[in-house]
Amino acid sequence: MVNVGVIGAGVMGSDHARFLSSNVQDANLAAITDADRSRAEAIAAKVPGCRVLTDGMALINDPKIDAVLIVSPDQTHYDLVQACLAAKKPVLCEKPLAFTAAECLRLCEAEMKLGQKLIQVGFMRRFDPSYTAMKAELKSGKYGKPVILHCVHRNAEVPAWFDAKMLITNSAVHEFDIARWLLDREMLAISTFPQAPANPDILRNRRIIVLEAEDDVVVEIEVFVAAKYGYDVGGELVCESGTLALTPKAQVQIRTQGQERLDFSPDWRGHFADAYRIELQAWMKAVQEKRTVGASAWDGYLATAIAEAGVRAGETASRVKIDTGKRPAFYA
Ligand code: ISE
Repeated sequence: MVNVGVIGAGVMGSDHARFLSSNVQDANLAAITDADRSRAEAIAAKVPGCRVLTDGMALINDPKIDAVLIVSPDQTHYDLVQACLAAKKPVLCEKPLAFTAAECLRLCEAEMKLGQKLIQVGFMRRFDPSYTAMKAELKSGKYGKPVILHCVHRNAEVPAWFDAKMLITNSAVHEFDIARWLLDREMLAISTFPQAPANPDILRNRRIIVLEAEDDVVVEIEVFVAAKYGYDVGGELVCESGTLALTPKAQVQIRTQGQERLDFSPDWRGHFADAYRIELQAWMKAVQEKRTVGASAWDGYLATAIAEAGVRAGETASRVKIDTGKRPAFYA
């Protein structure tokens, strides 16, 4: 059994805690903490033996905790991941790894200095059965090389505090990571549209993003976070001799009164429930085998670097080159 401590008991934190305590083998939800103690207590009350600790640092340094899951607000990630490295504990940190690319790079440097890979970034789509099937088909070589990737990312709605920058750093960032992972190519430049909207307010809820990748592969992303009808993620990979597309992932398909209907999940938690569960299971196995799986700290750095370039592209209405850096041998 791996004794896992969860930092953050918000909506995502409670989902992870539920998975860990019921659906993931070899995991023991041993402790939880949250800035709002009552939220952590509510979760711990349902899990025998789960302790409520005062804060993230206390949890990381608790000798009875073997591995740490960070699901707290984005701006807390950097310090908490650094503390996990200092305590030499495996950590699965929800995206983003840190708020800025510079901070992500410092975490990579700290991990390299330690000489041991401990960081996994929570890009759960890498474990989603549809994306993994798509990648397996691509790798079979039967359809030739990838040429264009179309992505659709729609949220039913977003909170009032969700701004134009978050559209890229919080939502589109998943597409940046999945594009790198699917295509096995780095993204070299980014542009966002519309570049000079008549009403700047629309940038809060919609954007077309174009990424230019290695080997002239183009990635085109629609992000629309006021789709109303539900949460919807699409992807179609055009290859030299065929296309690979994700099928619509509805909760249920209904035929009635001469019509067929797909019922969509209201948000990503339903849509990617399998991906989260499989991700946590893979993490547990990796922790037991003292290795990492999924997105590395370097992948977390590049996702944030692309997002930063995307924000700049939006602000300057221009095509911005992405500094992909040189992948250290440690992350090969
Ligand atoms: C949210 O924070 C997520 O991480 C979801 O996966 C993403 O689809 C959504 O757009 C974000 O707001």
